Amino acid sequence: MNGTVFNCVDAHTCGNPVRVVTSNRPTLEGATMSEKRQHFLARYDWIRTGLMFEPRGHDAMSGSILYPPVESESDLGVLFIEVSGCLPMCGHGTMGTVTVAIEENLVTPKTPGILKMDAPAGLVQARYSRNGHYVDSVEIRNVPSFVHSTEITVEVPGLGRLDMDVSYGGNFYAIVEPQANYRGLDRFTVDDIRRFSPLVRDAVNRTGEFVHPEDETIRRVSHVMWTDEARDRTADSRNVVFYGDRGIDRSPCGTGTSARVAQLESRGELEIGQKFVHESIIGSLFTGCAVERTRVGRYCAIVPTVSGWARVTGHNQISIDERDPYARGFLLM
Ligand code: PYC
Repeated sequence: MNGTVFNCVDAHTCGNPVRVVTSNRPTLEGATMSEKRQHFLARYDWIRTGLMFEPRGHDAMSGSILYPPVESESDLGVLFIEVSGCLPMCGHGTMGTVTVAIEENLVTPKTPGILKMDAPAGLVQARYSRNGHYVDSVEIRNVPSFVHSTEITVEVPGLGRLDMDVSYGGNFYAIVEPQANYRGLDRFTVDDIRRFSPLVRDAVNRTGEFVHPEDETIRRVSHVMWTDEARDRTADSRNVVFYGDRGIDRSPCGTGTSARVAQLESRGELEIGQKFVHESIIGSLFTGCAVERTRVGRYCAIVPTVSGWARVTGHNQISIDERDPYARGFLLM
C-alpha cells in the first residue's frame, strides 16, 4: 500500500461513528493532552482531515487516536479527531474508544472494569461491563459540567428571536428548547437543523465570550442542541446536536447530555443522583446523571455520568498517499 498507512478499528456508539486509530500516531509535544491537542492541530491536522473527510470518511465522521497516559494514575491518553477539529472531549467517542481498546486488547487497565483516560478536557473515568470478549456498556464519569449563561436571546435569520442557555459538558452548547419560533423536532427537518444551527452558533458567539475558566484553549460555542419531548416512553427528553459544518450526532451526544444534565440540575428540574434518559435523532438512548456538585472557577458545576454502548463494525487499513489530490480529504458544503 502506498503512502502512510493507518490501522483503524471502526465502531459506532449508539449510531455515531468512532474510528479508533491504532498505528502511526504522531509524537506530540506537551505535558497534558490539551497541549498535545494544540501541537497536533498545528502540525498534523492532515491526519485528521485525511481520515475524517471524504473520500475516506464523511461529514459526520469522528474518531480518536490512542496515546500513553500523561498522568501516572491513568491508563490511556486520547486525542479526539473529527470533522470539525479536535474536540476537547467527546462522550460517544469515549464510549467507542473504551470498547475498542478493551475488546482489541490495546490497553491493560490498572483496575479491571475501570479505564482512566486523559482527555484534552481533563480526566475521564470509564466503567465498562464485559460479556466475555465483548464490552456490553460503558459509563463515563465526565469532566465537571456547568451552565455558563442563561436566557440569551438572539435574532436568527429565517427563524426570528430565539432564547437559549449556554452550558458546558466538555464542549460549549447552545441549548434551544421548544418556544414560539422553534416548535420542536417533529416540525424541524434535518435540512432545517443544518441551515439554522450555524446561524444560531454565530449569533450566540456574538453575544459574549465563552471560555473555560481553567483552560482558555476551550472557547466558543461549538455545538447547538435542539431539544424536544421524548418519543420513546422510557426516555425523559430528546435532542439533536449539530457541530462542525454539517455534522449531526446520531447518538444522544455524551458531552451534550452532560451539558443538559447540568442545565436541568441548575434549574432544580433534576436531583443529584436522578437518572435522565436522553433520546437521539435515531431513537438510541444514553442515561445521564449528576452524581455530585462541584465548582469550576466561579461557576457552580456538577460531575455527570453518561452511559451507553458501542459496537465494532470493522478493521480498516487506510492509506493517505500524497500522490492522491484528495489525500487530505474534502467536504461538500
Ligand atoms: O458524544 O460528546 C459527544 C459528541 C460530541 C460531538 C459528537 N458527539
